[in-house]
Amino acid sequence: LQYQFPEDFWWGSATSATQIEGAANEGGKGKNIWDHWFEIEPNRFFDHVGPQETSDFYHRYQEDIQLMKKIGHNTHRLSISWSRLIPSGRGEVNPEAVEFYQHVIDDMLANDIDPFVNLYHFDMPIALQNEGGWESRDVVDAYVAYAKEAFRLFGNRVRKWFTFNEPIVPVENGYLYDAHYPNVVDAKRAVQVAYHTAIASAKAIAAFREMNIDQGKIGIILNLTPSYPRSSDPSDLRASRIADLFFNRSFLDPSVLGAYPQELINIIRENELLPQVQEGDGELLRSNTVDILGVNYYQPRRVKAKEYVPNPYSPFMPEWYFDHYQMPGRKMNIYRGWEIYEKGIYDILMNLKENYGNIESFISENGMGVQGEHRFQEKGEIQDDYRIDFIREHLKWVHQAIQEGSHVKGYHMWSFMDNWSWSNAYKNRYGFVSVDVETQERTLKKSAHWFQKVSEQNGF
Ligand code: BGP
Repeated sequence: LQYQFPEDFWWGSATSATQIEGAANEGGKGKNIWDHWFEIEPNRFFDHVGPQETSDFYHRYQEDIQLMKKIGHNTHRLSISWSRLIPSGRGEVNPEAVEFYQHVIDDMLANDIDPFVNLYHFDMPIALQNEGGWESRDVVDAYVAYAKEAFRLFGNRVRKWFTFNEPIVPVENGYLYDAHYPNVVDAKRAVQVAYHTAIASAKAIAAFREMNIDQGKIGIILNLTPSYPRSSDPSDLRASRIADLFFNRSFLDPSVLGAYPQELINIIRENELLPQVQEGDGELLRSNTVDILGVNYYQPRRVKAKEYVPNPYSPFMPEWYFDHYQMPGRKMNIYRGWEIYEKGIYDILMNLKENYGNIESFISENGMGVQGEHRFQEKGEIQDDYRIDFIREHLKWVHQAIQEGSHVKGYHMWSFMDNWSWSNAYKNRYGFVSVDVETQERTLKKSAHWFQKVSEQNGF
């Protein structure tokens, strides 16, 4: 093999509760912001498809776990739906949910798949969103109570826990760029939401350690987008440094180093956006950094110096400090409209090695969304050679990082199966397993067979 990976490398994939479970009104589940948003504004969702059924993992998990096993997974990351476990967000635990997650976890373990469990993947219970969601410190406490409940219920079997998936995304999309509920544009509220999320994560980590969960590790999953400047001109470099502060270091630094970068604090202060804090918060962040970091990587961010001075009367946006830049000749995933830049994954891992204590990490999402993927169907199977290329080229860079001493322990593809995605519903397909939305029939794609071999051989 030309690319041999270390022994015990984690080969698997990721999913999230809202995107795959379906059964949104079953099994005693409460409503989350997605159920609610679809109810009041179905037009916002591609093809008017909401999170009600999705890929029906709730009823078909046994079949799906068999497929995971078949394609060689030794690990898989899923999320718990907060509003399924605790329907009103706080208080009463739903026994049907306990039973469901217990079965899923046990079934994975019985098939030698180590379940990695994430507690929050964009899915705030609506009852708590109505109290202000992450803007409210009481909601932080409700989250910590939920986390403790999950540790208590499943901590004897789950060895890898994650407090959040991509915590910057609800901040950006919910409070700046109009794509998640409550879809407002208000930087001050965005900063408060980001801050409370970081506090919630630190508090859950503190609780986890107090509960002394047997052999378990706890971390966070961040979507890191290397921020590349157009040129080495100081104004472009500054633009890229500031974009990096907003979109990467805003969570990376508190999570791994236990403190916010001073330059970010200065920018937030200059713009009168400082959040409300409580005494002891600084110490809380400092002493509750993560054991392990999940890295989601899809595409880089390319920026250049701002061309025009922003209108000072317009609401604050991070883009006051930089413009996006489309590098000529860049490689594109034309089926999703995202740039493909494989070396970015290596740059992230080297940055973690050099500036973040070479923290233990793994690639927790990387993958290729394809609109209209059924057109690649041939001989009863999706011939997704483009996805094989995509994964292979990224893995080569992961391998390179390992050669150079990176502490990266695994690779999880997004996603195990085609699933419902936020406002895009079923537009972009990501799975190793294709799902017929009408019949819920599952079929392996060509990439699944390829990945099975890679995991079995531990390389390619
Ligand atoms: C990540 C999310 C996933 C998934 C993926 C693909 O940001 O963690 O939940 O949706 O992106 O993105 P999309 O479905 O928008 O193409």
